[in-house]
Order: sequence, then structure tokens, then C-alpha cells
Amino acid sequence: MARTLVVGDIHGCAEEFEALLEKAGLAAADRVICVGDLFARGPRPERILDLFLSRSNFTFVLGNHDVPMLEAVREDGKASGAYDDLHPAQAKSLKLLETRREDLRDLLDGAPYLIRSGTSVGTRPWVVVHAGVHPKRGLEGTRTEEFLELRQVDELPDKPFWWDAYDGPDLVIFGHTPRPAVIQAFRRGRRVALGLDTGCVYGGHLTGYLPDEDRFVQVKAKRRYYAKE
Ligand SMILES: [Mn+2]
Repeated sequence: MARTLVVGDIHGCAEEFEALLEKAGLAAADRVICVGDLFARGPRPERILDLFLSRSNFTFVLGNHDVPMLEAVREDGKASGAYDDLHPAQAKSLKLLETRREDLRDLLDGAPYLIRSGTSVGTRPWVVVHAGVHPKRGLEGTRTEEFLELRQVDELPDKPFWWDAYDGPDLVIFGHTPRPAVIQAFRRGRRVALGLDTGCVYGGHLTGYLPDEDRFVQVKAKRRYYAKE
């Protein structure tokens, strides 16, 4: 049966992404799901674009860096001023993709904010989002900007990180918040959240997770491509 590899924020780190695919031993029929932020900040956005365009079983959810880049390459992006609103790292990546704007639009347009896998780790269905799920409102009540940006929950006492307040039922696999090690949150002994952004573009690691085997795969960044703000 085909397996799935869920991959943390790639940020244009193509060498590490290809090394990760190799290390995970993916077969042609296996599926890849990236947690988003495919391009901005890193060295090889065009290679990432080629890989995701050419492989129909490579999918992703949109990240907070992907959405402004999509807005900029839409037909009316220039007229609406979407280019002026880009983060410098997004503008730089878009420059590297200058001749590939249509391809970029084809890839990003219509991409989801949430992927429900339809399968489980143990008894827990797993889903993929970029940043988070609102711990009180759940998957159905999470707003688009929260899927893209959520870290701390302002309306809860002491503003906890969402994964420290989230109770399931789904296992949420996410990225967005880079940490030296994978974030794992448990409730009553069961894993409810798994953060895969281990800061590859900042010189950390690119992390993959194989839910079908409950196994992690990691590749160390060849170097630091971007300094943390
Ligand atoms: Mn992000």
C-alpha cells in the first residue's frame, strides 16, 4: 500500500528535500504532503516548484509565505499592489521565479489550508495544517488566518501555545514554528499535535514523518541559508 511522508517547512531547501525523499526510501506511488512555506527564504525555489509540479502525488497545504506569493502572481497582483506588500524574503524568491510565474500560480491556486488524510495513527485520524488549529473552536471553527499563523492563543489565560491547549480528537501535523526538535504534544498519553518545522532554512534540520509507520526521518541543513529575524 502507498505510504505518506509529511514534510516540515521546506523554504526552498531543495537539496535537503531531495535527500529526505531518498532517506525515507519513498516509492513512486508514495505520497508527500508538505506543511507549507515551500519557497520563501531558501536558495532553490525553482527546484521545489519543479518537483511539486511534476509529481501528482506531491501535495501541500498553504503556508503564510505561500499566500502572499500567490496573490502577487495572480493576474491582478501588480495592479492591486500585492507586490508591494511582500516580505523581502518572498520578493527575493519571487525574483528567482521571475520566468515561472504562471507555473507558480498553477501550483498554488486552489491549494488547501487543511488536508484530512483519511487514515489514522493508532486510532487517531491525522490532519495537516500550516500553523495550527484553534484549541477551543477545533478544525471546523479555525479561521483561515489561524491555519496560517496561529501560535499562541490570546484569548486563553496565560496565552498558551495552541498545541498545549488542544485536546484532539485529530492528530494535527503542522509546521510554522521552528524549534530545534520536533514539537510533540500529548493528552492522556496520546499524541495530539506534531510540529515538524525544525528550521532547515536557519541551519537546522528538514524533518519528515511517516504516519503509516509512526517514524521520523531527518536531514541536516547543508548550511544556514537565512538568519532568524
Ligand atoms: Mn510559516
